Amino acid sequence: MGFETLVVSKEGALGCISLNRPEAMNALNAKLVTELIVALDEFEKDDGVRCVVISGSERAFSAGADIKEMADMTAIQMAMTGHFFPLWDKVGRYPKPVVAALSGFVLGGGLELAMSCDVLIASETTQLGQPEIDIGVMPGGGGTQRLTRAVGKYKAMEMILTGKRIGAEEAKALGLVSRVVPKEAYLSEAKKVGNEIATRSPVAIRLAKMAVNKAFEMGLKDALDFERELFYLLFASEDKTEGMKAFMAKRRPEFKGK
Ligand code: CO8
Repeated sequence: MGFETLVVSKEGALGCISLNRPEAMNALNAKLVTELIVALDEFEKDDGVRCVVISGSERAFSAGADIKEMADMTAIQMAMTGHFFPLWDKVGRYPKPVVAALSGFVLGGGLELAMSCDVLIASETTQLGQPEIDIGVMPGGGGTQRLTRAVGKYKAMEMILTGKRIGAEEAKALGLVSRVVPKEAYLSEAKKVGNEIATRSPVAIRLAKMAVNKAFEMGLKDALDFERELFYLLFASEDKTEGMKAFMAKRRPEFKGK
């Protein structure tokens, strides 16, 4: 289907989604959020897509929720509009791996969207922040929780209470992005990582992603039990048989996601 605020394409096993509101620094308005959910849904159902890459432009991944759209909204309208919550649920619980290709501004809801992804590749120009405090609100899309889990209480407090942005290298040192690359290479590098993931067993990838995410939801003992159950489960997959046979035969495995 055609999208107004996104450019969506399939490149081999990659589902590529590029946010496309250049006039507003890819601010997340109702239209974009709704379209993003539809695009993610389509890639979720498509067995040919093994990994999704979400990018913005070189100038901005996204400058956050659309302030012009929110400016006159009341608390009740904000709560009832409700398009944001399905987005955070969709990305936060997405079964396939998602790589975020970051460049330029990654702010507010834009950072919250990025933090809901799995691998974050950042161009050296990337600036990340939760500036909601500057417009009299606070993060509402998971920022207070995901940023705190990623960088710890004190840096998260500094960023959220002052609204100050940090650069890509600092974000990498804090563990907030996976890797920093030159600005010409951020999208190709994100796709390269996406393709590396896409050649692995989709079953193992899916369960490994579930297990890592449980680190944020469960205590250690339960999470280790959960990990072990998923590990046993993978021994029932054809991909496990193929992967181990291919290793012994010194050839590349061909994973089918079964
Ligand atoms: N919303 C709407 N329009 C925006 C936004 C935005 N978030 N960011 C930029 N724009 C627009 C500007 O208004 C401008 O439009 P115009 O040309 O019509 O005036 C255009 O994009 C270009 O922006 P600037 O001229 O400001 O460009 P600069 O390079 O000078 O500055 C910045 C770029 C630093 C990104 C600056 O635009 C800025 O500070 N933007 C706002 C960032 C911000 O505060 N983000 C947080 C928004 S609140 C939020 O995300 C809460 C999420 C909660 C979700 C959960 C809900 C339940």
